[in-house]
This record gives sequence, C-alpha cells and structure tokens, in this order.
Amino acid sequence: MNLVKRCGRGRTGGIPVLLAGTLALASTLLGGPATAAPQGTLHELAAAQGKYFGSATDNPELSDAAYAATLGSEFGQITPGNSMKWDTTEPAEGRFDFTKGDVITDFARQHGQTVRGHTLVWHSQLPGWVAALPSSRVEAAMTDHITREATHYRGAVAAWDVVNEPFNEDGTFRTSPFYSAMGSDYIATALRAAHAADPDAKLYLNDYNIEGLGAKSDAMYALASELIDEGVPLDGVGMQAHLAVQYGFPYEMRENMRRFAALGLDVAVTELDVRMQLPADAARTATQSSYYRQVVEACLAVERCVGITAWDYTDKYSWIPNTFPGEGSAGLYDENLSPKPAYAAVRTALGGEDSGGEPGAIKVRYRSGDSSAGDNQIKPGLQVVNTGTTAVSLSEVTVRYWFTGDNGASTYATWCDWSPLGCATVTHRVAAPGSPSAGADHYLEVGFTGGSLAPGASTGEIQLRLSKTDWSDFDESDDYSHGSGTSYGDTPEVTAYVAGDLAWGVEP
Ligand code: G2I
Repeated sequence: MNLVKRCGRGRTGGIPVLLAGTLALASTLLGGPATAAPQGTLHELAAAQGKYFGSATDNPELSDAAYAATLGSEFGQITPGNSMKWDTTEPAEGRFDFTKGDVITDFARQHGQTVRGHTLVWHSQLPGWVAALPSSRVEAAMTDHITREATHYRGAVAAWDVVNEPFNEDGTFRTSPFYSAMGSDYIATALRAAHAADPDAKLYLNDYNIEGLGAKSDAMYALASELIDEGVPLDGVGMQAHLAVQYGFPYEMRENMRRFAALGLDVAVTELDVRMQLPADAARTATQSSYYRQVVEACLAVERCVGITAWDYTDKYSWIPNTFPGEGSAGLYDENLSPKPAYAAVRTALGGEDSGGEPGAIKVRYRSGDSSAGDNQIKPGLQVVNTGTTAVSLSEVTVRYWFTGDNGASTYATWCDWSPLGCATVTHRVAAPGSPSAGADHYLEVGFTGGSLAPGASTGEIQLRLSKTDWSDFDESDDYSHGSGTSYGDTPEVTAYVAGDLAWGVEP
C-alpha cells in the first residue's frame, strides 16, 4: 500500500502528504491492540497467508497451565527446545529414551499442531560417549542414532533439523566429533540416513547468523547447492534468527531467502527471538518490534518461506538471560505472559497491507556537495528526518539518490565521508532499477545498520560520495535527484522507504 500521495515534481512544491494509518501505528507501538488488525491467532493469520506460526517449548514449561494454554491456542507449530536432542534421547550408547519428546508430540497432536524435530546431529548437548568414540565408530553411531530417532517419530514430526549449526562464523565447517571423523561428508550421510528412516519428513540444515547475506550464509548456500547437485535428500534451510536490537537487522534477509528458494529449497525461520540490553526502553522496544515485523515481512515476501517459530514465545521461558547476562526481553510475550508491542507488530505484519500498517513518516533533505556537475564524483549530502509522532527504526529506512551513469564503467565505488551517526552505521551501494527512466538508470542506496529516530529528530548530515570504478566523468545536470543548492532543503526527488514501502518523495 503506497500511502504517499504523488504530487508535483517541482523541488519546492509537491511535498508528499501522508495519509491514514497513524492511529493504528501509534497504538501498535504503544503496545495496545492494533486498531485495524484482523481477528485470529498468530497462526491463523499466518495460515491465511500459507505459512505457520509456531513456538519452541520444553517439558518443564508444560506444567504451567497458563503458558500451555497460549502455546496450544496461539501457535500452529511447536519445536521441542531440548527434548529431542541427543543427550536426552540417547544418553548412553544404544539406550534410547523418547519419553520427553513424546510428551511434546502428544501435546501437538492434541492441539492440532505440527512439530519440527530438533535436532538429530549437533556438536552441542551431545553426550560424552559420542566424543569418546574412536573416529572409526562415529559414523555408525551417528547413523544408528538418526535411524532410531527418526523412525520413532515417523508420522509425528513434519520436519527435522537433521544437522544443526554446521558452520563457524567465517563459513568454515565447525569442528565436531562428526566432522573430525567424516569431514563434511557427515552432512550428506546424516541426510541420507534421516531420509531412509522417514521418507516423508522435510529434512533441513539449520544454523544461526545465516539470515542475511554474508560469509556464513554463503557457506550454507554453497553446501546446499552441492548437496542438491549430488542428489542428497535436502528439503530446506532453517534460519534460526536469534537477533539482537544492538546489532543491525540481517542484511538483505529477503534476498538471502530467495536465493535458497531458487535452489528449490524451503526456508523456515526456526528460532526467532530479538534480545536487547536490559532494561527495555521505548527505543529498544520499537526496534525489537520492527525486527520482528521485518522477519515476518521477509517470510511473507518469499513463497518458499514456510513459516516462523519463536524461541520461545514468552520471556518467562527464554534462554537469553542464562546465556547473555544483562540481556533479555527477547520474546513476543512478557514474563507475565502478556503480549508485548512486538506481538502487535507481528499481527499487523501478518494481517497484510490493509491491517493499518503505515510506512512511517519521514522526509529527506538534500544538498549538493559538488562544485562541478561534470567531474568524476557525485557528492550528495542527505538528512533523514522523522516527521511523525512515533519513533522510526533506522534499520528499516533506505534512501535512494537517482542518477545516470553516463559513459564509462558501469561499476561503482561508494563512500560515506562523514556523518554524526558515524559512517559505520551507514550502508551505501549503487544499484540499477528494473527499468531505467529519464535521469535515473542507477541509484545510490543508503541504509542504516541500526538506531532509532525519535519523532522530530534528524539523522544529521550524511556526506556521501560515489564514482565509477574507471573514474570517468559524469554529467549530473540531467540526473533525477541532482540539485545545485548547497544548503539543505526537502527534496522529493530523493526517495525514502520504510520497510520497503515508499515513505517519501516521487520515484522517477
Ligand atoms: O541456544 C539457543 C538455541 C540455539 N540454536 C539451537 C537450539 O537448540 C538452542 O536452544 C537452546 C535451548 O533453548 C536451551 O534451553 O539450547 C540450549 C543449550 O545449548 C538450552 O539450554 C540448556 C541449558 O544450557 C542447560 O543448562 C539445561 O539443562 O537447557 C538445558 C535444559 O533445560
């Protein structure tokens, strides 16, 4: 839904006008019920879009009646947080115990939920006896474990995280008893064993920090491509999505999902939570809501994204405080099992475009930093200003400065020369639109790794620069966004977007 009324193109006139939606957004950010959000549980809203919405759970929590009631009603899928891990299911070699996992699959059956099995092969929560095996015995132990467990849960588990967390942060394979014994072949061996035991289950590789484009997701992509080429049974990739408001939102999550989908794989968001430094405050809470919302939007935008699982849905049973002291508040519900603003944000996002979401009220001010419109560099100065009444999460904001590449190289270098935010916070790249228009066959896209813009606040000046890689000259005089003014003014020819929706200006 484009809420920006397209006005004249003059540099002084034609300031875009923001239309409705403000009330619903304000209510969402304040944590009240989203005014225009449709009825239905998170899972029902997701199911209406062809996805599931689920939660992790664990055996001790199920005795908490209020917790179990919401788990059973609001969510259409559950993942056992611990009950199907190797240390629980085969604590001693050949001694299998599926009692805890069975409680989870029973709960799911009683509540009409699907189950993601988690996890067959993982370096962690692995009983000591596996690491103590001579490497010549590891493969047989692994295939036996997979065979027994996947056979036991046949029919009760819709998808398996067959191998969990195979990569280091730099994209190299993580060392584990399996990798040490078999090299990376252990992954194909594990997938084949799982497929033999349960040919109907969807088989996944699952990892964290692979939500955006980067070295680790490149490694997962390369592995998945190779496995597919070799005919290894692989159905999907799980992106855990343990996010944190103090870090940027995963870079190009949608694009990343799309490349896995293009391999013919399903994608699932398997362990979503968004932690923050405590105490939670308004800005952190707003950023958290926007991260949750962006994950939902990414999944909705990619057909092969099958669903989202929160890890766990409530702060009451979150793993975060134990692992990251001083951090928490990562879930959709608070410790008292009350929904948080993030819950409303997820509902709004799941309700689609007509549920009252507003793209955010921002404007762009621009000045030319160029003394010459005919030299080999373009030097826009930009400011983003929040013109609304609620905080805007900068990680959702992108700005496009439109120009023509003219003759010479069609590859570019871009720089942030100065910004009071710190240039490390500012991302920049040159891209080409699907179809070029007059004065605009390229644009400089500026984004932010994080931060929040309070109502009325400005990012302050961001001094940007770009050149072609062959340093040939531009003719900026006909560029769509180019102006010659050297002091800042509102500029609708420099467009801005919030969560991908046009929020300011007029596109060429
Ligand atoms: O660490 C967060 C998740 C990252 N991806 C894989 C997931 O399997 C992992 O889940 C968490 C569970 O949510 C925690 O509940 O995995 C942790 C262990 O790696 C789990 O924590 C463990 C505690 O460390 C143990 O002290 C405790 O005995 O949970 C165990 C059972 O409550």
